[in-house]
Amino acid sequence: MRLAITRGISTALERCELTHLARQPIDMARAHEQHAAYERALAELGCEVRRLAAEPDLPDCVFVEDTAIVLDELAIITRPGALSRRRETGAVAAALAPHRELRFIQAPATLDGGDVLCIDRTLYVGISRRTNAAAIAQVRAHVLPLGYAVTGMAVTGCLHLKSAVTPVAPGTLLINPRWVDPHAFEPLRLIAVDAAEPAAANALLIGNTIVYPSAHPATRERLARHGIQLCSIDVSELLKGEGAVTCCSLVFRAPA
Ligand code: CIR
Repeated sequence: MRLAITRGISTALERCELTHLARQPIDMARAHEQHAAYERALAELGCEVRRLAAEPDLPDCVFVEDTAIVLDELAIITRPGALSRRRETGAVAAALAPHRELRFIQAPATLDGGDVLCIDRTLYVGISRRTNAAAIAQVRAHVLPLGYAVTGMAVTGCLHLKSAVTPVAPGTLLINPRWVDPHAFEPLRLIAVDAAEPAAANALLIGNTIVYPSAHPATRERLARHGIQLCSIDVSELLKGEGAVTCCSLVFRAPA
């Protein structure tokens, strides 16, 4: 069974953290509709969706990806880089505990799950405003005994590593080569985003299909030409909160 943990939208979403974007009004009714459509897309792709309750005091709690890294063998509960997000982890740890042995990132390390890209047995970890070198060392200590390699990656111009690069098919990555060094991923096949759509590299791969924002039509066209199967969704209101499609779920396999 494939589980997808999501979290409801906080009534305080309009006070969410923003780093590279200017604040714009968020249409909350639309945000709720888009989030529900996102969850339906996950369900249609075979996920059992478990939505955690939103918290009025946690503006960014819908962006649940940042609170944990879920591997087959264990889950690492993060220590989010933004102070306002630190308390998001408790509910997620409780939801993951029945499914995985838990490990915890400890101070002074900070880590956002959006900075962790797992490809086969390699964890690429973005060094960003949210994730520091101490976190990479802690992640490495947790996963090296399990046979994973951990590679720190410099990220510039965007919030997280997965704003710059995500898998779109086995062995194929969608990338913005201006935000992360593409050579680091050789020999994987790379598809670059359309230059006019710098924020288009975030796709959520489930099985053979990507859940992909309708906001990036030129890159979507390019992906389709490469034979990538897409489920296109409108997440305009979540994009205003500097989120995208990977960040609204934690998807993993669990025994039925
Ligand atoms: C933040 O700045 O933390 C949120 N407003 C957006 C987090 C998006 N997370 C992600 O893409 N993994």
